[in-house]
Amino acid sequence: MTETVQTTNQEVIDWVESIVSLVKPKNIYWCDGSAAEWNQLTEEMVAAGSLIKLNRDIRPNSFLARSSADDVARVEDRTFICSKEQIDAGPSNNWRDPKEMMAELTPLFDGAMQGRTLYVIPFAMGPVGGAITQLGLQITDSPYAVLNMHIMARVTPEVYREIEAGKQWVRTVHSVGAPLATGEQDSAWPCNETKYICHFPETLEVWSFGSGYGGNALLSKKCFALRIASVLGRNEGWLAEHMLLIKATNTETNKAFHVAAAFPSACGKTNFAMLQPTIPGWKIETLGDDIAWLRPGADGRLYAINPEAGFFGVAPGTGESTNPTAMNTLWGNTIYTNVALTDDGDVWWEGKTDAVPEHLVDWQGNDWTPADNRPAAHPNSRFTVPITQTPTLADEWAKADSGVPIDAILFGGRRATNIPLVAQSFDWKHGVFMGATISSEKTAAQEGTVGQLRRDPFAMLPFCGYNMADYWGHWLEMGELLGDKAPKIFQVNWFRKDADGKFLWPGFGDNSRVLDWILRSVSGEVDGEALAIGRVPAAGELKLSGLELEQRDVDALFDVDAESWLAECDLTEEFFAKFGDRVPGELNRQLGALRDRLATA
Ligand code: GTP
Ligand code: SPV
Ligand code: MN
Repeated sequence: MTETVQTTNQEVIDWVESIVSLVKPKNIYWCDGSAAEWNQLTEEMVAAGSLIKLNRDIRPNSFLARSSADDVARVEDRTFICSKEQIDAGPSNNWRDPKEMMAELTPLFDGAMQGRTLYVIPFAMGPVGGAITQLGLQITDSPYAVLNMHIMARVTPEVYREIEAGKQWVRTVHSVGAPLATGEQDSAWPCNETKYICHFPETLEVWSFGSGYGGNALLSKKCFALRIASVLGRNEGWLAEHMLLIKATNTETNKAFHVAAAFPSACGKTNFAMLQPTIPGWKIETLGDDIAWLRPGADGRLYAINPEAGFFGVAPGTGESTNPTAMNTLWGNTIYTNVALTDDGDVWWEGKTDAVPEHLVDWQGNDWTPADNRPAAHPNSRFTVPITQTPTLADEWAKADSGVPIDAILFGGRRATNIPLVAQSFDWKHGVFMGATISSEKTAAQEGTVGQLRRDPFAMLPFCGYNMADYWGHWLEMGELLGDKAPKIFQVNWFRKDADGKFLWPGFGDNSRVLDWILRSVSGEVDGEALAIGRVPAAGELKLSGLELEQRDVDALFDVDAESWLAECDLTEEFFAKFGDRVPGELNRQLGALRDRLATA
């Protein structure tokens, strides 16, 4: 970390200067991503009381941050796509005219970093020099954001060498929006009631104000790698997706498959990315848990990389019994945000252990006992940890330059009813229809009412940087391009419930049973049975031995009730209608064909 300018590139220098003159910081630091920088920042933050150092014998080099209670998740209603034309943002995004938005933002950013240090973070999404890699700079006044970026992206001055050589880069600016007067005492989690998360896809810029939390502040993640990158992908012929990425090797044949899966926020991507099979025959290795960039390769197949370098994972529900791999990943070098603190300086959250500690300090810093009857950790509390600590990391991670070839794509969501455990699409177009019609119950990862059912096409509702209907069209075009080399598409649902509200499917490691069927279907080893909504496992194809599952539960998991599906088709028609004539004709044809199949089922 230095005060000296780190590049000869005039565009970078001019950009940093222009931001400096607007936000008026006290100091300017050019970050290098080094361990020394990490140590300096963590020490400063611990001294300032904005990070708590955990017990080094239990969690070495690990820290706890507690956010302000009004800054605990992404803010979708304050997220804007600022394209010149409103139609290019589409009806599922908040849109603002770029000039008008800048006019609104400028007074907010004016002097926003007074009394604070401005950090310039050079980062690469993907390995530096890689064929699919993209570059960015983030300016921020949050040392917490700098530390998290160290983990989540490849922070290195080599990025400047790439920019100097002429590579494209994305400009991202972040302020917590809490200038400090001379002598004013800082709060542990500075932020502003007013929040703006703004994207300018036509000029490759992000401006984020008022929040220090997650995707609002780590601009490499949702802002760049999904919203801006989805626009780059449309323009350049690739896909930026809210998908985990795994390698699955058949231990008998040694044949390796690669699977990408899109589930909405807090719907099990991290869990599936670290799947520990409960059935023999498969070795599952991790490549990514949140974002995948997919590109057609020279051989005509679809290749994917995970552009990130770490996990920003949901803590609650992650435990020895549900995700032992994640627990092993978290041995050290981790930043925890909004989890509870134990009396011996470790962390705890609901679901971490079956036994609940008798005393904790909760995520807001208050004493807590089980009798308090409120969660000790915030439901959207998270861990930030380097992907390289994952015991199940696939070798391809290190050489994931041109990516891994994708065999299957999964779409999932949280659905108590209707959606079967697994169904294969009849073809790519039907698969795009499945992706476009995903609904899911809201989780704590978004602000709003948990449990409320909403449409979340491709798990990209809050992350698509352009008109969602055009995005569907882009997916259809990618299918045309890939032809018979296209991955097979499946829909999954781990969350179906019985009449008493109990999950019908054990989930977690047992999802390997579903993956087994999926990959045997990809290999042509099983045929499945065609229902109106897609191809499901035929009797005996899904490996269920060892599960205490009654036949009526299995039937319930695959029950397709024509009446409720037809009602869902009516909702799909209404949903598509919001996008007017931008909806690809093929999706309306798919809807018609589904109705026909349901009517004759
Ligand atoms: P983002 O990081 O927000 O994009 O989410 P994610 O999809 O990576 O979510 P994650 O894997 O962290 O899952 C969050 C929640 O889903 C936790 O509460 C888990 O317990 C729960 N979960 C994950 N897999 C399963 C499953 O197979 N069955 C059930 N019932 N719950 C699951
Ligand atoms: C999500 O909400 O999908 C996340 C967490 O992955 S955040 O980075 O905060 O968006
Ligand atoms: Mn996510």
